[in-house]
Amino acid sequence: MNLREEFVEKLADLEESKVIELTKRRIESKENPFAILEDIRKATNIIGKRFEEGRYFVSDLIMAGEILKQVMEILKPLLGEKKAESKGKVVIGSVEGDVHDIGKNIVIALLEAEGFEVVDLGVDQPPKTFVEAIKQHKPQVVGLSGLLTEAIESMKKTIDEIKEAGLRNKVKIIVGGGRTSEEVKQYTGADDWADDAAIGVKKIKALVGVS
Ligand code: B12
Repeated sequence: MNLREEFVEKLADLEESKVIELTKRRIESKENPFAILEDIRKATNIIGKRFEEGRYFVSDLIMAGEILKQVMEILKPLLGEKKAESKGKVVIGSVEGDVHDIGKNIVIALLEAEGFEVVDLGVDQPPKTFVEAIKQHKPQVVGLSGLLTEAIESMKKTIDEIKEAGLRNKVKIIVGGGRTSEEVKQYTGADDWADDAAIGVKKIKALVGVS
């Protein structure tokens, strides 16, 4: 088994200290951090599957979250330094009812490394928080994050309220997370979607017209 396969296996098995050790080893061997992000995705899909099959419980998801946070602490500085120049402003948050934030935080790290100014609203945020943040911060882009199927409804509700507040033509909106798709983009009324942070950042750059 190579290092990548071992990393995926140990993360899926929730072997905390082994995962941290393997992360450090992969970094020492100068591996591209994006390969580690890709493997996190593979492992979390296995974890999710085990949860659906009743082999893992909520306590295991919590454990997975704890391990992923530590891995991200190690990876974050390698994804790029926060830049002083500003390519634009992005307001981002996890929508109402959804507390998943590891993916959102990766998107933030990548956006900051690209020179975007990011306002992080946190998790489980109702539509009115996004509406107020648009008024206050005047971002070019709003990012709505959510991993639950129910988050799609919250995303739609949020975009509807942004429309009702007369702000829809002032911002571009991107929905992101594992359940998003072209269909979800259309259903919610967003301008774009992404289920991957690197692709999401590319799409955000395209939305504001920077390269
Ligand atoms: C860890 C985890 C948790 C942790 C989260 C900790 C945290 N601080 O985030 C905790 C324990 C809190 C949790 C709770 C629950 N979870 Co959970 N969780 C997971 C798990 C295993 C990993 C998620 C993760 O961090 N992945 C790693 C990151 C890097 O990937 P990501 O989040 O997808 O993000 C990437 C992209 O989506 C994208 N992205 C994300 N946001 C955005 C935003 C924008 C703007 C853009 C452009 C891109 C983008 O970029 C990221 C990087 O590439 C997933 C399994 C899975 N397959 O995802 C289940 C999963 C998401 N959880 C699930 C469930 C059911 C729950 C609970 C309901 C369980 C329960 N019965 O209590 C609760 C719900 C809590 C709530 N109200 O939100 C289900 C959702 C099923 C569904 N279809 O609705 C999943 C899919 C597991 C499963 N297969 O059943 N969970």
